Amino acid sequence: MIMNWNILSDQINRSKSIVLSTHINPDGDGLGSELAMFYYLKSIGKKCRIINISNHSEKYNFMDRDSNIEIYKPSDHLNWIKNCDCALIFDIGNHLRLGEISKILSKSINVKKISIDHHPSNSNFFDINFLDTTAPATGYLVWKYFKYIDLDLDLKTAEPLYAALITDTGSFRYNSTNPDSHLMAKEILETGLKPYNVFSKVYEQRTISQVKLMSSVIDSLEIFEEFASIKISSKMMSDCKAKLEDVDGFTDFVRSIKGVEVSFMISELPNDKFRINFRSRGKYVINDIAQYYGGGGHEFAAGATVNGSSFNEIEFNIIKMLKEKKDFLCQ
Ligand SMILES: [Mn+2]
Repeated sequence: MIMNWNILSDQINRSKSIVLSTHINPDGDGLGSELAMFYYLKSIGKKCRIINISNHSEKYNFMDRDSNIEIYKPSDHLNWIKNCDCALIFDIGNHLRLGEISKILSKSINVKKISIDHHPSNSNFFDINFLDTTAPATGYLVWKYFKYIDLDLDLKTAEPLYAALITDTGSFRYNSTNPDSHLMAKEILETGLKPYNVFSKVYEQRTISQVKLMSSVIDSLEIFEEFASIKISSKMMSDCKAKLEDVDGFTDFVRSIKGVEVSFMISELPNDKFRINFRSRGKYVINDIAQYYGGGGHEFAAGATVNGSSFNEIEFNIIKMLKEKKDFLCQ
């Protein structure tokens, strides 16, 4: 997809202070994209800050080498954000995933709001959208921009870009991995980056809590023909002393079962809420089901948060919707 990157470079050149952010519970792609852009903006002398609405998993700390990522606090950040020239928001999907920061931005008409993203979205919250749903990662779009401006990648900037690329392509497994993903990897490796240094930090940091939680989650597994569900109650979380981030990767794991086309995980959250995560191998689109629950995401990887329901009710309804999809395909 052709992007008018000159609009972004004009806007960056015109801006003195820039705020960078990504979605709540940031992942490797959101963090990697904002950090790579931050290192570049600093290198050209821009005043900029990364302000996220929520904390990220400790495993990503390696790429935030000088602890540049800040977590939003009104007393520290409200005025600074309001007085920025430009906001660069990465991997957001829906602007509401910026939480409080989206409220500040919507009231700050002087701040140019720019989205760089690869999630399907039709929001008019942003002034400018650099949106390519065929991009394997938002970090890939950041890399494309760096190529447009002829930036010589250094190791420090390449590292978060690599983390973004491997997390969103499942380490080059998913079909979203295009030929250019490997070109991006090639250019990253040419900076001297060692792939295993990044891979092991992102994927080989399981905690005992996480492994214990996985064992009780596997006990909750139910298979409905091509569909599989797992459930995590608050009690399971507290029994294993697990944190929210410890559930990362469980839905992918369940999808890997032979014969399973769609997996979903229902996790109990505080205040009578439930989080649902969906993964599909590609036979069934599932982001429409996530949207039905007020969520969203990609065709084959999506999620939603539901208010006041129950494990059984959510599971029953999702299986019903999935079976309707199956019946439709069988017609
Ligand atoms: Mn992404």
